[in-house]
Amino acid sequence: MPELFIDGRWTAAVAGQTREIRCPADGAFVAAVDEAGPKDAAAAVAAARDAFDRGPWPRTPAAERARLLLRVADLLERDKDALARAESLDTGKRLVESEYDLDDIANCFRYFGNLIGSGAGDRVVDTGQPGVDSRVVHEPVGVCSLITPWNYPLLQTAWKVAPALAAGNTFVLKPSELTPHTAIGLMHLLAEAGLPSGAANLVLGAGPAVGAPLTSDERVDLVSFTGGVATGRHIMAAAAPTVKKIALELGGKNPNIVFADADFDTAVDYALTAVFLHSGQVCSAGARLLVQQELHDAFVDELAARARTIRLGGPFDEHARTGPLISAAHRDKVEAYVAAGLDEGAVLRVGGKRPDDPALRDGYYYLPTVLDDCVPGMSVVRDESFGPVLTVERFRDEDEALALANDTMYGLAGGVWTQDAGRAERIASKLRAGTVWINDFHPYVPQAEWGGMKQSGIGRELGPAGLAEYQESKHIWRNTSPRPQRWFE
Ligand code: TXE
Repeated sequence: MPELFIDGRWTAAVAGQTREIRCPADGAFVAAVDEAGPKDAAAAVAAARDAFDRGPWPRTPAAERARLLLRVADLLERDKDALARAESLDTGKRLVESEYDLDDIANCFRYFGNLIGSGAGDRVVDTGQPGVDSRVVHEPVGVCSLITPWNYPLLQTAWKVAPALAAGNTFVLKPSELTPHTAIGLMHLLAEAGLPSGAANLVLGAGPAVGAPLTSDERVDLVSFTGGVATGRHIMAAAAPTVKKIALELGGKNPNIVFADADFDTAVDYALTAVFLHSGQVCSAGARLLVQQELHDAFVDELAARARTIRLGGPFDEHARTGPLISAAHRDKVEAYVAAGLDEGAVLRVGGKRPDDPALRDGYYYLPTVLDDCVPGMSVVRDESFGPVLTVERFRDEDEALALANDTMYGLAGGVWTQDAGRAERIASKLRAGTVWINDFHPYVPQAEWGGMKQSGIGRELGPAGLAEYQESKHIWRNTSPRPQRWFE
């Protein structure tokens, strides 16, 4: 069966090309999928445009849109095992982590279904003028291009597709060329749930050939993108000539601040998951550890000792605790950052190389790595390496901790560990980041907004603001008893 989904039909790429998908854990062949080009992208946009301008979805009552989203959530749960398996084969991620993601994905559809079903947002405005009926209503933005990356493929897709559909938009989805399978699965479920033809379209393929046209086509009203900051800048520029609405989530270089009064065992434990979860391929990874001077030696000794024991393995290895990087090219990039850090004076405490285990030879593994004695300005501290690489910096007091934490072009997330509630609140209010965790790291819920300050992006996903990204507000003013104004008399 062909894998592009355009105007309600499964179709092959016009140029007849395919791409091989291989599992990053061992290089095993997963499948060959259709590789779209600009013509397929244009056809998908045309279908989405027509479905928006003439099709039923944007005119479907909110209660019915809500019902469809809730139905999709049920179908995701029904197919959880198959989808989790597909996600793990594409990404190399542990199966259990893909299963957690699937739960979150179903919850995301449920959250936006319930939100739109509640009629949230529309409001009557008191103008203070008799005889005027004034209200603000919400309408869909139009045709949305949704472009997603490879680290949490279906989760990041759900954060866009669920609110886009809830608001009544039509869309073209382009997942990462490395991880297409769960996007294909989702299209099947949307069709099964009864979404009208053309409302959801899927093109698969490379960023420049298929993603780029989706960001410049004048028939597209909104682009929502999650990925790297360099691509985000291209997308902003491509969207500018036609002044599209844009929402960008561009990753982070997130500080994890540990004060000497933190609970030692808990803070060490979370510092490990903050950075090494999914081998660091997490936009909110706590990749910059800032430790108070007096705690530094004991903390980093313990951290390095525990990092050394983290077991790597493929999706179905029950003993593994984290998996491979997504590709050989990505591992090369991570290695280059570690080499640059060592050149610039960082001290290697653990890792810093590929594993010796011959069983892991065919996957893109890299050992959990701790670089101590780091300072601001090192490229490994400044840039998002997006791998299992922790940099450690020391601070003396609260002011220095904050200065280091905010010394980044990014502003996605950050964590602080302390038993001093006042200090925790002061840090939370001064950290320039979209999410702050106090004595925790990583959790999120669909009810709360997610997104970045500074160059981590524009706009928010999840929460009421995550729905608002996909809506236009319209003020309707009705004068119920118009009379001549005689302004010019
Ligand atoms: O991302 P890209 P890459 C960061 C991370 C990583 C770096 C590069 O630091 O090392 O980005 O990763 C599509 N027009 N993040 O190269 O290129 C592409 O096909 C339109 C952080 O994999 O940003 C894919 O679907 N689309 C991040 C998507 O953009 C284009 C998650 C993301 O790929 C395009 C992933 C173009 N010109 C990487 N070029 C996070 N925020 O979580 C590419 N694409």
